[in-house]
Amino acid sequence: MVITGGRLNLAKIVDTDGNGLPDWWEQQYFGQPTGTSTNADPDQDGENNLAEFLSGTIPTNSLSVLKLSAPAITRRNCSPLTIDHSTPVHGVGSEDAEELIQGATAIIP
Ligand SMILES: [Ca+2]
Ligand SMILES: [Ca+2]
Repeated sequence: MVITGGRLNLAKIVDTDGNGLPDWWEQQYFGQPTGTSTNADPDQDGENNLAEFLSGTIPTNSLSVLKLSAPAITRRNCSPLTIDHSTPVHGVGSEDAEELIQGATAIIP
């Protein structure tokens, strides 16, 4: 759900074809509001369109991809999980994922 200026923005949640990708997102990146394959990976960055939408990355730019990494954990090395987001966060997916991870590891209050 997306709320803008205290109002529910229904345009952000309309998904006419029910594929999990909102019409505005399909229109913005593929020039049509419906018919985008959720499993396709047009920029070949290893993330399909649904993953790109959920992470807030650009599905047509291979440099825009959400990467999660964690160093090897040993008894003497318990470094926290780090997030490398190659593009500015936009949309709801990445913010939610980062918040979840940050909250789960208590890195950032
Ligand atoms: Ca859709
Ligand atoms: Ca991408």
